[in-house]
Formats: sequence, C-alpha cells, structure tokens
Amino acid sequence: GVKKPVVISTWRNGIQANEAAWKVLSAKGESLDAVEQGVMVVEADPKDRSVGYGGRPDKEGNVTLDACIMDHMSNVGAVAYLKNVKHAISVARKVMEETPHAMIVGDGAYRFAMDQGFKHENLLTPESEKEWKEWLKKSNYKPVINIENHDTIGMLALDENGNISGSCTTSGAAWKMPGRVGDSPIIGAGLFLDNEVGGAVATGLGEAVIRTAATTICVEYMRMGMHPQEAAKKAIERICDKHKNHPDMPNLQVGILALNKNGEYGGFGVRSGFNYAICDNDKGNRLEDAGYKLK
Ligand code: SD4
Repeated sequence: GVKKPVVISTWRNGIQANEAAWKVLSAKGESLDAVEQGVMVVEADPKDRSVGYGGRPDKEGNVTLDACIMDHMSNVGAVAYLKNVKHAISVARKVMEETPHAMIVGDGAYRFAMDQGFKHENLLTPESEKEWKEWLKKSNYKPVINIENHDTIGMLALDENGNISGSCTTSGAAWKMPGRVGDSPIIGAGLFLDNEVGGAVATGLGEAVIRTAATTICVEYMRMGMHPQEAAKKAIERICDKHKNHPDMPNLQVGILALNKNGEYGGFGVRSGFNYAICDNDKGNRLEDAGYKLK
C-alpha cells in the first residue's frame, strides 16, 4: 500500500522543518505548501549557518542565497545569488507562480522580491561575520566534509492526494567566490522530481552534483524500478565514479535523499555522517543515518 503523507529532509535541522511541513500534510494540505513552510523554519534560524539568515557569506562578506521549488505538475521556480531577502524559497515559489520564467538571479531576483513585497534584511549575523573575519586571516578555500557546509536543507513531501513536491534552499558554500551558484537552485541538480515516479534532493559539494545531474539520475533509477534507497546509492556511486581522478575527491561529500510515489524513501552519502529527518504516520518524526560509500 501507499504510505502517505510522508516528508523527508536533509540533516538534523530537518526535524524542525518536518514539524512545520507535517502541520500542513496532516491537515490534508498540499505538498507544495508543506515543502515551502518546512524549509522556511530553517531559513529563519540564525543558528543554521548554511541557510538563509545567519548563513556564512562569500569571500567578500556577502550572504547570497540559492533556492528552488518544484511541484507535482513539474512547475518550477528558482532564485540564485539573491541578497538581503531571508526567505529565498518563497521568492522561488513566486517566480514559479507569478512569472513566465523558471529562474531569476542576482539583482533581478532581489528587485522581483521587492516588487512582491518581501522585506529587505541584513542576513549577516555577528556570529557569521566573526567567522568570516577569522577565515580572512588565512583565506584558503578548502571545503571540509560535514563540518563547513552541513545544513543546506532539501525536502521532499508526498501528500494525502499522492502528489510529490520538493524544495531546496541554501546560502551555498562558505567563503565561495562572489557570484558562485551551487546545485541547490538548479532543477535537475539539487532537486528533481517526476510525480509519476518520485523525487530526489542533494546536499554537499554542489559542483559534484551539477557535474553528474545527480538527482535527475536518481529519479530515473526509480523510474527503472529501483527502491529509493537503491536509487540514491546508485546516484552516489555515479558521483564517486566520475570523480575518481578529480581533485575534489579526497574531500568530497554529497548526500542524496529519495522518495517515491509509494511513500518509500532512502538516503545515501559519499561518506559517513550524512543524516536526514523523516516523518510519517507509522513512526512519527525522527532522525536516521544515511548509508554511505566511504568511511
Ligand atoms: C552548495 N550544495 O551550494 C550546497 C551546499 C550544501 O550542505 O549542500 N551544504 O554547493
């Protein structure tokens, strides 16, 4: 039988995000509202240092946000390199619903957000500013697995009507080059779904996810009949294979979550340490460790 509703999201912060999403889902609400409201909790949380308010800045001290959202009819909306607006996911949803476009970036995204009535806010908290100034002393850019960038939130939900939606939002890689955009706002990279099959979200080193269209292939593996856990594992194996001789490999971490139409789910990482929050009627809201390829 189909298990629904279900919501799954990346990392420990997914617990609080799932709670907000579950309010929508348990009231027979739509998965699109669930995945927006869920990740908004994390965007507003200054303690989460890689999403929204309080996110770590780029190398010049600017907090810039990337986000995308996708619904069961394959409608999509995305923003990238967005400054001074806390809820990038809601701006992405407005792009989807109020414009003929799929993605708006930078100054255009900011101006669109202002037109839509979003508030201009400073997103750099004193804590993130302090860390950035510490980093500036040495200024060497080297992504550290599971430590530096570990809180991007990606979420997938299956609602009472059997419809899947997904969302993904981040401040990206800490101390990134100005203008750098990761996988998180890119449909087919950080997030992909097909309501006939299921969906997938990614977290970790965005460049590696973009190179392999990792969430797209995960969904296609499910289309071929694989269980979400197996599909996520196969997508991670593809990433490892394509990065065998790549300089990113020694520090590479990517985590992928997958959810199918039956409410079955799975998670897999390149390395240990990737976990996710899952909420369903069976066992409630809990944190689970993903499988992994390398120690
Ligand atoms: C990025 N994938 O911008 C994001 C970072 C991330 O947990 O997932 N952090 O590359």
